[in-house]
Amino acid sequence: MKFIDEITLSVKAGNGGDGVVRWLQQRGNPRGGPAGGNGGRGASVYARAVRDINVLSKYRGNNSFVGENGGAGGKSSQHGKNGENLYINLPVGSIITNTTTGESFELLNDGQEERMVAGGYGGLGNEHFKSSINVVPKQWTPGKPGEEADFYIELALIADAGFIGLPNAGKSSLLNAVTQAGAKVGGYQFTTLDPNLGDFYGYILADIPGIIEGASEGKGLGHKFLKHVTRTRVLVHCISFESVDPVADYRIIRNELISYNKELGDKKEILVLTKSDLVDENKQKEVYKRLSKETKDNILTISILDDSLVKEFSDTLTKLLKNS
Ligand SMILES: Nc1nc2c(ncn2[C@@H]2O[C@H](COP(=O)(O)OP(=O)(O)OP(=O)(O)O)[C@@H](O)[C@H]2O)c(=O)[nH]1
Ligand SMILES: [Mg+2]
Repeated sequence: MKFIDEITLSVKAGNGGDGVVRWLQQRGNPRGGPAGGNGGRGASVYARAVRDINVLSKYRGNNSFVGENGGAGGKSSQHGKNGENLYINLPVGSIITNTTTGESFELLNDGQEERMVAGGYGGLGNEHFKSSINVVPKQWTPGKPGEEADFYIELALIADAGFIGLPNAGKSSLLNAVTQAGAKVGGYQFTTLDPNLGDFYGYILADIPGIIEGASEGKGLGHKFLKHVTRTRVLVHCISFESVDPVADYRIIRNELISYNKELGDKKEILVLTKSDLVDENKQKEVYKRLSKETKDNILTISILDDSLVKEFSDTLTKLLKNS
């Protein structure tokens, strides 16, 4: 499941500082020798990967970045101050293309840093030109300009976890309980027609339309999206306690997954029994026991009305995403 976003940033690195002409100040000898320092290096600008899919929206109104210039050289051979490098936070999954050179790179890992434009080198002070044949050098050179370019950033996200299950199982409600997705929820089948995406501590969760028996052969809506969950790392399989036969529900979905693509059957899965507030404890225990015989995966009980159960789900999902 892909979620595309794009933006263009204009980026300029800092210019190098100029070299200067200075002389050693000695009593009685105002021109004691060349002592003009070199200019400092201009700041380079880097892209830094962060787990935050919303960070691009912050650059909508302000898409221009300029690195600090290097300082000019000083007297007494002092080197100019280097500009402090600038880091632009961009989401993991960004593909970054320099529109001038056509070069592109991708941010794959949290914390990864890549240089976008290099800062200019500082110029040379007159001391640099001192030699036996040039004892009173008046030469100096200006700092080099920092590189400058426009970058086209495209974010192509692949969901980390996919919520699957029969229609009305409570998938969208669960997504809403752990993210700000604000997905539409309804007490009827096929409330969800297009996938909903949620940002879960930087991981992308995707809630897809309900899957029904025969989905792998093209029935219902979920089949269109089975294709996309093949690329997620974790499946969150939702089964409602309201169901007459939760074990049958479980088998229907597992069957559809495996018929569609065998690899889907091997994915890490959390089995979530939803709407536990609607049944008593005995029923919960009975369903849990029967399902434990079907799977070795985690089985959790959830009610979106119970904060501690939502937290338990959230912790389990985080652990699974971190370790896969
Ligand atoms: N009592 C109770 N009702 C719930 C709970 N979770 C979901 N529901 C209700 O179950 C119904 C279906 O919820 P949805 O989240 O829309 O289910 P879905 O699986 O996304 O459904 P589709 O998009 O149609 O596949 C809604 O009326 C929800 O309010 C729960 O924990 N407790
Ligand atoms: Mg839904």
